[in-house]
Amino acid sequence: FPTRRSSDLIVRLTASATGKISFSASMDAPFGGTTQSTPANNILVLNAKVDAIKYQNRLIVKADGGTVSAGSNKITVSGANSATVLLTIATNFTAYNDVSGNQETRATAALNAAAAKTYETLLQNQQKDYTALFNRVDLNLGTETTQNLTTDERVSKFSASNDPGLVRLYYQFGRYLMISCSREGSQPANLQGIWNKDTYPTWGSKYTTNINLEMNYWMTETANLAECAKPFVEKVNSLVPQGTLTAKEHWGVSEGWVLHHNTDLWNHTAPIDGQWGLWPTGGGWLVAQLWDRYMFNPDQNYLAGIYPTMKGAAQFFLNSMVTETVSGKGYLVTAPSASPEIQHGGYWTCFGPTMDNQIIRDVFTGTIEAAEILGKDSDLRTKLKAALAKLVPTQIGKYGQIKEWFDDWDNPSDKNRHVSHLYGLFPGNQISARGTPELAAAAKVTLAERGDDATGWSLAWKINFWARLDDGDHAYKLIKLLLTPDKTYNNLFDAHPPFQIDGNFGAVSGINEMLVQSQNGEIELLPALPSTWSAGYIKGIRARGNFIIDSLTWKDGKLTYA
Ligand code: FUC
Repeated sequence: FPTRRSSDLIVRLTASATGKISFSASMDAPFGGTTQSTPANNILVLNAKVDAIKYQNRLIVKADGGTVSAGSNKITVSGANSATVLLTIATNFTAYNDVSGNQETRATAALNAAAAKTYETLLQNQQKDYTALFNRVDLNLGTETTQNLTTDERVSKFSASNDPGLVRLYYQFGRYLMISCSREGSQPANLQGIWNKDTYPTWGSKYTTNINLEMNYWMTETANLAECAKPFVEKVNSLVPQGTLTAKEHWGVSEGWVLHHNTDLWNHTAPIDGQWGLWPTGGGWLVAQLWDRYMFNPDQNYLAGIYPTMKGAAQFFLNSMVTETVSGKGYLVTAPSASPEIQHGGYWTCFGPTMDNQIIRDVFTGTIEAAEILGKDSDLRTKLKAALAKLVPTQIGKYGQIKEWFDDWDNPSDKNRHVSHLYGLFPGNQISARGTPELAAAAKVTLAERGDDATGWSLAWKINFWARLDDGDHAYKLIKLLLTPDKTYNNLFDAHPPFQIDGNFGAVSGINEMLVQSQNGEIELLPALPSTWSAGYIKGIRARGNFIIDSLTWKDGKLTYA
C-alpha cells in the first residue's frame, strides 16, 4: 500500500502443525537510528533521520496461540499456530519544499488502522483494490510450454522455448509492478519503482528524464492503468516552481520553466552530473507525455490541470531558443544542448540536436491545441505557430540515417544505448511507416547502426521502435534479448544491470505497440504481430481517442475478431 504518508507491509505465517511458529523480529537502524520496544503492546519502534528526512518504522506481531514478548529491541514469538507481522514506515516528507509532517503520528495511525482489522479483511481489501485494475487486461499469445519450470529456468530456456506464456507473464508482471508502486498520493515510480534495497542506490534511485522516467509511464494508458499515472502527472506539475527558478537563474529567462536531464524527490531542475546534464529538454518531454495522456482520455478537467505546465514549458523554449546562423535558413534551436549522453568527435555540447527539435515540435503543437480547446492565450498561440515553422525538420544524413545532430556528425560505429533522435518514431509520431516512409527507412538505418544489443531499457525502447516500423519479428528479437538471464533477474525484474524498472514497463508498452497502435488519428490492429505468436487474443487495452479494445483475436497470424 504505497502512499505518501506511510508504507505498510503485512505478512502472515501459518504453521503446518500446531504451535510450530517461533521467530524473533528485529529492525536494523542505519544512519545512527535507534530501535526500542514497547513491551506492553509488543510494538517495535525505529526512529531515524537522514538529513532532512525523519522516519519511523513500527512493527507489531499478532499471534494465534503461543506467546509474544517484546524486549531488547526485538519481538519474540514462540509456539504460535500462526503469526501476522504488520510493519509500517512513515516519514516527515509532505512535499519537495515541506518536511513538516510528523512521522510518529503517521506511522501510529497507519499501524493502528491495520492492526484493528483481521488478516482476512486486510487481504480482501487489498485484493479488491488490486483486481479492479489488474483484471482489466487479459492476453494470450499462444500455448504455454514451460509453466512447470521455475521462473529462472523459464528465462534461461526462453531463447529455445519461445514460450508465449513467459511473455504473457512478463507483460502482466509489469502491470502488477505498476499497480503496486504508483498510486494516487504516492511518488511516481523511480528508477527502481519502490523496490530499492540499497542505502546508496545506483543513480540515487532518482528520476532520470532523458529516457527513464518517461519510459516508466509509456504503458499506463495503453495497458489500461491510467490511474497509476496520477503521481507522474502531479510530479510534473510540481516541478514548475523550481523549474521557473532555474529558467531565471540559469538561463536568464523570465517566463517559463525548465528541467534538465534529472530530478529527484526535491524537484531539482538544474543541470547535474556532467556536460551531458546540460540537455534542457527533459521538462519538454514530460509535458509532451502529459498531452499524450489527453489523447487517450480527452477530459477537460485534466487538460485544465496540465495546461499551465504545458504553457510554461513552451514559453521556456520560446524565450531561450536562438536563431542559428549556419544553414542560412535561420532555424530556431536550443543552445547549448546535447543529444542525450552521446559525444560527437569528443564533445558533448551542441545546438539543435534532433531530439530537441522533435520534442519541442510536440510541445508547441500540443500547447497550441490545448490553448484552442480551452479558449486561452491567443497571442501565445500566434507566437508558437510562427516558431513551429522555424524548427529544424527531421533530416536524413550521409549514410541514409536519421541525423542525430544539426551537423552530420553521426558515427555509424556508435553503439550507444540512447537512440534519442528516434523520439519522433516512438514515443512521438512524427516518423511513421505510412506517413513518412523515407524517414521510416532512415530510422531503420539508424537502428541497424546502433545494433540490437544494449542495456535493459534500451532493448525495451527498441521493441517499441520496431513495432512502430511494423516489423513484428524484429520487435520479437528484442523481446528475446530482454528475456535472458543477463537482462532479467530471477524475479523478472529488469537488469540494466543493475535492476532498473524502466525495462519492465517499457517492454509492456512495446508488446502493446505490437498488438494495437493508435497514433496519427488511426487505430491499427495487429500492426507488428511476430510470426511466432500465430494465434492469441488480447482484451481490454486502450487506444487514443478514448477507446477500449474489448477483445481482439487472431489465428494463423490473421485478425479473426475485434
Ligand atoms: C541514464 C542512462 C543510464 C541509466 C541512467 C539511470 O543516464 O544512460 O543507462 O539508465 O540514466
